[in-house]
Amino acid sequence: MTTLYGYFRSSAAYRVRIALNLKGLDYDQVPVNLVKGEQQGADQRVRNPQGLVPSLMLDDSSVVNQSLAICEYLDEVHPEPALLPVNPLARAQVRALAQLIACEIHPLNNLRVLKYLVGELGADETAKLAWYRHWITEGFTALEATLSSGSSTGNFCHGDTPTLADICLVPQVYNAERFECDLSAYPTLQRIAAHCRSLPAFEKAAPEAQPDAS
Ligand SMILES: N[C@@H](CCC(=O)N[C@@H](CS)C(=O)NCC(=O)O)C(=O)O
Repeated sequence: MTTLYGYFRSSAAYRVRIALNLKGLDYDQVPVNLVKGEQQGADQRVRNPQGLVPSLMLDDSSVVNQSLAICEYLDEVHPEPALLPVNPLARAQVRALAQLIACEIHPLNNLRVLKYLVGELGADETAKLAWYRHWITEGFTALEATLSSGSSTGNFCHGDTPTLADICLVPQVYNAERFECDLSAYPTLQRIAAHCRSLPAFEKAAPEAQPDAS
C-alpha cells in the first residue's frame, strides 16, 4: 500500500492528498507531527533528509519527496485524469502557476522560516504576521492578475478540469485563511478555490478531514 507521511495542516501534504484523491488511489497516512518537531526525528530524516513532509512511500519502499515531484510522478504512472494539459505551452503555463505558489509563496512562509524569524531574529508576533501576509499579497496579486485576464482560465485555474495549479492553489488559500489574510482583492482565486472545494477529492483532502486533525 502507498503511504503518505504528512501532517493534516501541511499544505505540501495537502497537495499530495488532493492528487491521490483525484486519481482515485488508495493510500495509508502516517502523521508526522510538525508542532512536536517529528519532521526532524531520525525516522522522517531517513525518508527525507531535509526534515520536511510530505514523503510518499511506494509498495516497494522507495520514497518520493517534494510535493510537485510526487504529483507529477502520480500523473505519469496514473495518467487519468490528467493533472497537466497535453499541449506543451498549456503544460508550461499550468506548471508556472503551480510554481508561483509552491516555489515563491509557500517556502517563505514555512514553519521553519517563521520559527527562525521569531527565534533567531527576534521578530514579534506582529512582525511575523506582517511577513506572512506580505508574501501572500505579493504572490496572490500576481496570481489574480494572471488568472483574471487569462484566456485559459475556466472553472479551474486552467480550463474546466482540475490541474496541478488547483492542487497548489487550494492549500495556499487555506493557509491564507488560517493566518486571516484579507482575500477580498482576489475574487478569481476565491471563486476557483470554492469550486475546487466543492469536489469530493478536495473535500476529502482538507486538513479538518484528516485522521490527525486536532
Ligand atoms: N518544497 C517542499 C516543501 C515541503 C515543506 O516545506 N513542508 C513543510 C510543511 S508544508 C514542513 O515539513 N515544514 C516543517 C518545518 O518547517 O519544520 C514540498 O513541496 O514538498
